[in-house]
Amino acid sequence: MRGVLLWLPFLCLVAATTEYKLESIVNEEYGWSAALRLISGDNKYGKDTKDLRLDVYFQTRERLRFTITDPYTARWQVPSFTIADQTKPMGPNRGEDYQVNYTTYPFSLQITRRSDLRVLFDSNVLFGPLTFQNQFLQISTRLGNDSSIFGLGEHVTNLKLPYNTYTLWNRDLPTPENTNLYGSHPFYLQMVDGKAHGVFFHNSNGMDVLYRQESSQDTLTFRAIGGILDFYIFTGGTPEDAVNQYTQLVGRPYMPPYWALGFHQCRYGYRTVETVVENYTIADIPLETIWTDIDYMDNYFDFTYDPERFPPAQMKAFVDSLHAVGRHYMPIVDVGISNTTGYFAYDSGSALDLWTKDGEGNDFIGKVWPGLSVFPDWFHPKSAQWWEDCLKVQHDQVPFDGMWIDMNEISNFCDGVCGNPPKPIANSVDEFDPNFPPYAIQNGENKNDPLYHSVLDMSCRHYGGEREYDTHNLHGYMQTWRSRDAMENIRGQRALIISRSSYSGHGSRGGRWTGDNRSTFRDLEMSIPDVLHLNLLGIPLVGADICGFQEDATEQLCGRWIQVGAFYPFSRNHNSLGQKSQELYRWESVTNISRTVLNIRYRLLPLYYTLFHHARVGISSTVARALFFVFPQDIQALSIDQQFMIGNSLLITPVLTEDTYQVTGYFPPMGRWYDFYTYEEMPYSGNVQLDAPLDFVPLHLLGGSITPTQAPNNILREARKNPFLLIVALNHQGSSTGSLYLDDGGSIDTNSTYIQYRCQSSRTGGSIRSTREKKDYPEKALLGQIDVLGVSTSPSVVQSNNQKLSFTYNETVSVLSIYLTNTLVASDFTIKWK
Ligand SMILES: *[C@@H]1O[C@H](CO)[C@@H](O)[C@H](O)[C@H]1NC(C)=O
Ligand SMILES: *[C@@H]1O[C@H](CO)[C@@H](O)[C@H](O)[C@H]1NC(C)=O
Ligand SMILES: *[C@@H]1O[C@H](CO)[C@@H](O)[C@H](O)[C@H]1NC(C)=O
Ligand SMILES: *[C@@H]1O[C@H](CO)[C@@H](O)[C@H](O)[C@H]1NC(C)=O
Ligand SMILES: *[C@@H]1O[C@H](CO)[C@@H](O)[C@H](O)[C@H]1NC(C)=O
Ligand SMILES: *[C@@H]1O[C@H](CO)[C@@H](O)[C@H](O)[C@H]1NC(C)=O
Ligand SMILES: *[C@@H]1O[C@H](CO)[C@@H](O)[C@H](O)[C@H]1NC(C)=O
Ligand SMILES: CC(=O)N[C@H]1CO[C@H](CO)[C@@H](O)[C@@H]1O
Repeated sequence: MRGVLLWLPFLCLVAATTEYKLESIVNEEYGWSAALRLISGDNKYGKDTKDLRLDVYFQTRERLRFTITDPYTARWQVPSFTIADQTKPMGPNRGEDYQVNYTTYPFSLQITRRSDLRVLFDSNVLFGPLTFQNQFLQISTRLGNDSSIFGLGEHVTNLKLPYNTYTLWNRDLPTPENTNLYGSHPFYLQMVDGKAHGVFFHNSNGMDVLYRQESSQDTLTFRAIGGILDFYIFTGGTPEDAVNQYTQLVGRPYMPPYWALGFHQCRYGYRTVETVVENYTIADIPLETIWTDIDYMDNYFDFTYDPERFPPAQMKAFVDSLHAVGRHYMPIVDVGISNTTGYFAYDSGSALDLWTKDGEGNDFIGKVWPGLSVFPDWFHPKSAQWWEDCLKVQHDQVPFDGMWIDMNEISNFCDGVCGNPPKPIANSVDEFDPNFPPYAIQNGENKNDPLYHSVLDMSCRHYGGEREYDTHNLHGYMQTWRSRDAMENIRGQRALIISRSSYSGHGSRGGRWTGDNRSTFRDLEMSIPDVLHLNLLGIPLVGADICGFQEDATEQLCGRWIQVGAFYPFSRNHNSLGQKSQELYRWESVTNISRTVLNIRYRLLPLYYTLFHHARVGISSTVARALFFVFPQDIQALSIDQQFMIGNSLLITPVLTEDTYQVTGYFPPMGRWYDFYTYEEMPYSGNVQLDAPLDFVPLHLLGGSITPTQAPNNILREARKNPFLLIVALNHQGSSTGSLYLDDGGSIDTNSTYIQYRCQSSRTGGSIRSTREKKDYPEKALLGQIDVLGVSTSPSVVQSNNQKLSFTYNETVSVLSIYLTNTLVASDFTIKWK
């Protein structure tokens, strides 16, 4: 029986709604504060808190924060390390683009954007009133009618969220739809009349977010089972502005090494990785990195190698040979440490006493791949160094390049302690019970799994006394942070860290893959909203397992999937144990398709890398971008999640169903679109049916963008020496802009340069100008060619500094191609034609 049923007698007592009255406003340096006094309560999930304190912080011009707390009792608050922007609030009347209003009784709060008087947050919702009970906090906001909201991850669902209850509680589940999953990201973006704003609930406890429609009003109700009410409202602007304001707060996405953007091959069940790499080479398909799943380990013990199947000396020789040609190696590292005396990781961690404790203060023992295991406590001040020391032992044997961290929800094969699941401890609704809180969030596929299901016992404690109940959702984030620090210390280079579990701000620490999906067309289809959704949650480095993890991939599915997966920001083929092999060279048709699309990916990597730079510095945040991010005014674009864009440049319109050879894509009429392959301008816009035979994925360039590309090579170290080609796609006004970020691709503190391009063209002529940020950047690669799409008449002369340049003009497609010799890509130039 589920614990919560025990509380049914209390649930039946429900009557009155909860009401607070606002009293005694005090002006503060950061804004103002007020007391909230309970007028009536329902005591439904515990005693209503009589006195609350409201604090309103005028943080920046675009960001307001408010908190509602119990001023007399200390409560859990998400640690400040999840907040990247620690600058002091600017205080009121500093040009903020919001105003704060309230009603005194019953208390409610309204936050309005000053520039257009749009209401961004309004807690006046009758059926979701402010409630503050020890294990149940509730607050709601009105969204207006016919609302469009995005985020509240992680769930597999449409990008534009349907009415539903979104539960946030990190879980290891094979990606069922509409269920809480590996990550918790209580941020949403709302689109109203073409403008975006954002709301972040900074809370790490389990929660339900109810998105509903009541009397033609859409509302969101947040129900958290702990912590405090801590909200950040971002006034937004464009969708990118809203996401940027969020990542400024929780951490800008990190800059991955360049090689992380190459193609990765992985599977559970590899015996000989050498032949896999060889077969990729023979098939002439790009392969940057080979991965191994848990089977490389000795009995699944972290930091070890199976002496028979993956003898460390042999693995070292293999990895050295990969490095010699410029390839890389990624091993999986799990969280659980077998509690076996004599195992160095266990012994050293035990000596430091850094395992997560159970409710009685003993080491908590769960069960994962290596059997009975303890779990490092990332709150322990010595855990970071211990983790690095263990990884150093592993790295000294085989010099791997990054880490794939898994099972970090924390996943557990048992419900708490094996054979001894938690039992209710509370005798009344007012007694704190970590495993059986009076309000049960809708955990798992059945929506009623207890909190401890397949994870730790919620009575577990961390260093300093922190409860697993409160910190559970932070685990993957913290492990990613520790792992990247450790790897960067060990290698002295930027590291690739791909994690399964995450929390808000994760993108500043590492990347994600979307977890254990299946080899089905439905999974392929849903991978697009999933990748877009994590991008708008500030994690641009993300991709789904190409060809699918569980079940057998068919030739056709694998071919279609690589046509999508080649464009995920993180592109990896991964397969489960016992499934039919699905490397890209397994089928001749897939080999051909993969060569084509991965070569396109590799051409475009200067664009991807530049977009990661933009995300890091806040020029923009997403790499894979929903169509509505580029066309926020376009109502139809809001619902598009079967196509996606890379930056503002490339639109991918893939086939996502079996035996389908045509696909209908949406091309916002405001845009000017060009076929990526032929450069032909698209004669139609709106919903357009396109041919898409099995070996073809429709790709289009958006007018207005200048896309930096570089000739490919199966190994990126070599590709990076190749000449660049700029694709200048003119918009309806005859102009376009773009940029290119360059650095050495791997150093932590690196010299770099940033080049901006501007093009303007009319019937009588045109020009392209490049301006560099750093003049002394020693980049040697050349700019070989510039293709300008949409030039209506052939010029008679093209020149740069009075020097004539050779060019061709293709009348059929109105493309001007300019050929350059000895022009460094990192240079300033102005090219003119007439
Ligand atoms: C809301 O508050 C602003 C000041 O922040 C004030 O100027 C405005 O009149 C208020 N609006 C309402 C409807 O109370
Ligand atoms: C939505 O709100 C607008 C403005 O308040 C109103 O004109 C419209 O009728 C509403 N639509 C529905 C379906 O309630
Ligand atoms: C590599 O290719 C050979 C020849 O096609 C094939 O027999 C072998 O099974 C492949 N090995 C792996 C590990 O893919
Ligand atoms: C590991 O945990 C199990 C289960 O709690 C226990 O029986 C065993 O003694 C532990 N091993 C060590 C070395 O502590
Ligand atoms: C793959 O490409 C090769 C070379 O272009 C071609 O000869 C072959 O017919 C293609 N195979 C398939 C199955 O498409
Ligand atoms: C012009 O472009 C079209 C479409 O890409 C192509 O088929 C044709 O060969 C090009 N013509 C010349 C002269 O390059
Ligand atoms: C950056 O470039 C400058 C000048 O070229 C050089 O002195 C410096 O060592 C470089 N720094 C790094 C981290 O590469
Ligand atoms: C059906 C399903 O949940 N499939 C998931 C598998 O693929 C990615 C994750 O790897 C998800 O986005 C899919 O939805």
